[in-house]
Amino acid sequence: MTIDPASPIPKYSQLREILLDWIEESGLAVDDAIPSERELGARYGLSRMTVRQTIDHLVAEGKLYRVPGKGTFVARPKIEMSLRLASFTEDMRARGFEPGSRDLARRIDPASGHLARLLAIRPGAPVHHIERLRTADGEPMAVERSNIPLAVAPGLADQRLAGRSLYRLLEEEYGVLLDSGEQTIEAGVCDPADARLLGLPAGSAVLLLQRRSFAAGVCVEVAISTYRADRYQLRSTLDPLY
Ligand code: 16G
Repeated sequence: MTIDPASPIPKYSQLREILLDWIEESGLAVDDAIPSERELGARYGLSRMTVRQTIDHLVAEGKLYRVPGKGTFVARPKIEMSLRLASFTEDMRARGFEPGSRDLARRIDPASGHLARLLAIRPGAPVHHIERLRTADGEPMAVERSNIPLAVAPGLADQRLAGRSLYRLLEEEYGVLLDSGEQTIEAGVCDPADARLLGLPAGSAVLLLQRRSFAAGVCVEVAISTYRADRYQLRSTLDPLY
């Protein structure tokens, strides 16, 4: 493919399509280098500025990444976020990653009015607050903050959680089998503390998730999670509107 100077499509967009096609067809693998901006400019008769604009877009989309002084490389495809009531552990295992988890904080807090409403408990009732850094093959993926009423899992504070599945533990120790949930997902900017934990530059884009999970109609968990937007994307099937 070549750049068509007569096309109404801006040249940087034409180059984007050419590069994406070329990456797919040339069999370039993740972490392989793409030609330098100078080479691409010469190959397609484009200014360095236009080539840079295209590469900037592809980097922002997460298709390429740059290493200063080394070049530009093919990025890993993003993980498709599960839209099912899956535990992190199950979800990662199903994708062939080794799930991991590091405890960041564990407390029993009195429920604020807001949290009490979400959990459908009385304000001030004790709630386990569990903050964990979730990893896949050792790489930080998300910070998860789970809130579980004490009444649901009384001895949970004494249970070791590192490297274990919270959902599995709820099932095995407390007979709590999650059977439904609801979730919101929105774009956000990572706060500095979470950015450090996730190994992201300050101010990076993230996906903010709020999940309520239920067992037999009772709300068992309100989880507020920060997922890396450079590693996750959403995919859903679309049904007709009517
Ligand atoms: C998921 C849930 C989280 C839950 C965790 C349990 C989201 C946003 N979060 O990651 O609410 O606490 O699974 O995972 O989906 P675990 O059983 O591996 O500990």
